[in-house]
Amino acid sequence: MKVLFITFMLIQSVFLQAEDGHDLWLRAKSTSPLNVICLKKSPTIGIALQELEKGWQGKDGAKIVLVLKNNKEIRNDGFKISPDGIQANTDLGILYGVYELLRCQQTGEPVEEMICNPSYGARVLDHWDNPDGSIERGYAGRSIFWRQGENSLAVTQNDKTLWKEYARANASIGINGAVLNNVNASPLILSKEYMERVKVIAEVLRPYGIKTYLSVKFSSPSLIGGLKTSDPLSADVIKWWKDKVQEIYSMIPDFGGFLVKASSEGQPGPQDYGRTHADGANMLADALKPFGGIVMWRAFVYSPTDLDRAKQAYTEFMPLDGQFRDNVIIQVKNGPVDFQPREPFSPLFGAMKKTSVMPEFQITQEYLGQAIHLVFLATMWEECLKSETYQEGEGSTVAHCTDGSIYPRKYTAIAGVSNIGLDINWCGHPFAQANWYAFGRLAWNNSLTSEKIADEWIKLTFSQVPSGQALFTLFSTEWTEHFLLPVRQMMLQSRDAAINYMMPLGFHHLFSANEHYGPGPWWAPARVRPDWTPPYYHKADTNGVGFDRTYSGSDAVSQYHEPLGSQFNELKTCPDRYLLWFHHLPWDYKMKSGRILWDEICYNYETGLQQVREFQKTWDKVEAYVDTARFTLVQSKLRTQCRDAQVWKDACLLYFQKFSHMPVPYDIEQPVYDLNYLIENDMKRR
Ligand code: GCV
Repeated sequence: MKVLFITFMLIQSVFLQAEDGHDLWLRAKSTSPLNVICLKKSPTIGIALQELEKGWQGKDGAKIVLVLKNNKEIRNDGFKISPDGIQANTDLGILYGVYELLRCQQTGEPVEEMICNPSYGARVLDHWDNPDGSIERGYAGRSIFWRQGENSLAVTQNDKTLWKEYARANASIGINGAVLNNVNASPLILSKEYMERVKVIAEVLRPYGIKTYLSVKFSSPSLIGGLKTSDPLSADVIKWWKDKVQEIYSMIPDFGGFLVKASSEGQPGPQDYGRTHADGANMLADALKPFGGIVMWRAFVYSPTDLDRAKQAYTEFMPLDGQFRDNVIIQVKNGPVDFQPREPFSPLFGAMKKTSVMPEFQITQEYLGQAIHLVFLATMWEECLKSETYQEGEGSTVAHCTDGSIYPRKYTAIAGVSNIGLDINWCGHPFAQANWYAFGRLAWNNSLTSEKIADEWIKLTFSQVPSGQALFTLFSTEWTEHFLLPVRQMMLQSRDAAINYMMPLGFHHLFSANEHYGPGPWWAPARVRPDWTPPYYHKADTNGVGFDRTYSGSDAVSQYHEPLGSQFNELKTCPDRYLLWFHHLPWDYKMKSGRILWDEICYNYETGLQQVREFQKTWDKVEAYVDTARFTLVQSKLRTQCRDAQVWKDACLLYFQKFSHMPVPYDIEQPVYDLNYLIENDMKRR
């Protein structure tokens, strides 16, 4: 292994400057000139050169050679780093190699000679942005792509600057696709006026290797095409889509394809015409095929039937395995319900053996404290990617079942629902930037650990531009011990903490109403369908609590490959973290810890609250290492998170106590709120 010139940052000392967070993890400024040799010229190579100049932290006057060369070991836009520079098959590979080299320099890591290939072909951000500029489940301001009002479609220089910054941030972490609009799609997006804007966005994103995709409404042919039907088998409909696709490619030659939410949560779909998901997806895939486009068809489907919601996607999609074109990828949320703080992985992963399947993660924290709670999601995605499906024996993890290594596929992909908006720091919470970063890094390399990702992100985000009087030395033992390690620890524990104070032991969907922020285990208005209310999921009564998904219950366990199905089914082997997901148990059920279930629930909520209090202390202690603007913002958000954790704990314990009729163990803090007060206040907000 050869090692390049990396120790430079180790000796830099810093002066803290106020920061608004807009520069994300791309804050390093070059401290020395270098000599780059590259024979190729293109917009993408031009960016690579600029980035080297802007961010170089290596030796003064070092020589770096960028070479485009056909190397069979390098796949797609992968690259090889060596002491001589970067080698790749594509311009984009060179750019990715440059970002990797700079990341190593800026985080003080040695650059080892190695080949880096991406885990997935398409690494896509899904924006749930509406044409009026609002964002479904967006918590960081309005859309960067769309806005309301007169001249809303006129492109300004500010728009272009922002889109370019956005593209750069994505490219720096390997993201290569963006779906520009909400999956609950407006048909308007395919109109001439909107397409003109899409074309300009695509032009700005292109040099950074970001392909543009659109979410489409399945009934577009009837809604904007003047047809009587949107039946996927109708000749007129087929022609309409073919013409539309041709028009799109005439404007955007490298257009990525469509994302479709069909026959789901009220969205139209092929089933409205007595057709299947395969009929619908294949019709669009055929239109896109001549241009190399793909269809990402979502498996997020469920309806208010008697069938357990957690079983519905599998039940509907498994019979269709083998019927999809090779440019259709079924997009599956990490868990079988809906981005809950913790779910077992969706049983569709690995089960659809003849179909491309892509994971969909949610970066925006719809169910995890939105832009207020500090929750680092890499641990959740790592847990999902590394879950054993056993579909092809040991080692058939979700990651390997989806990245083409077990089932070779023409197209592989992964998507993350974006958390960005017009807020100056893009994500609302400074630490929410880490989730955008983590998604990109895992999409590029699905075997990275959360620890490594957190480490990188902290170093890139909180190292300071050196100037003026030295306060401390970056990456010194002092900085590492007093800043990096405690902050990293906090990030790594943060998702577990959120699970503990919101929904421990397999609880899920305990949210009040549709805003999915605060607790509402009681929330079940008659007008709302049962599978949108918490009692459907917790099933608390005087006999016990939890959703019985065992063989004798809803039988969801049978959707998992053996030995997993029986492991989840048996109380002895079902992990505590999924206990109430799969089992309905008496309040005095004896846990592995020796405690009864009710006590265990209480201790978990208490632990979550105490963890957030510890986070506050951790953050207060690192004040000297962070600029005031970001320090105080995080501090105030942690304060709110702590109050919320208290509300979660009290609401859930006091509500469930009405059924358990047991005391909260006396050695933990008793609730400070009154249940009626919490319910009344919750109702007032509805
Ligand atoms: C875009 C959940 C969210 C919806 C979202 C939906 C989906 O139900 O609450 O806002 O709609 O998932 O993923 O399609």
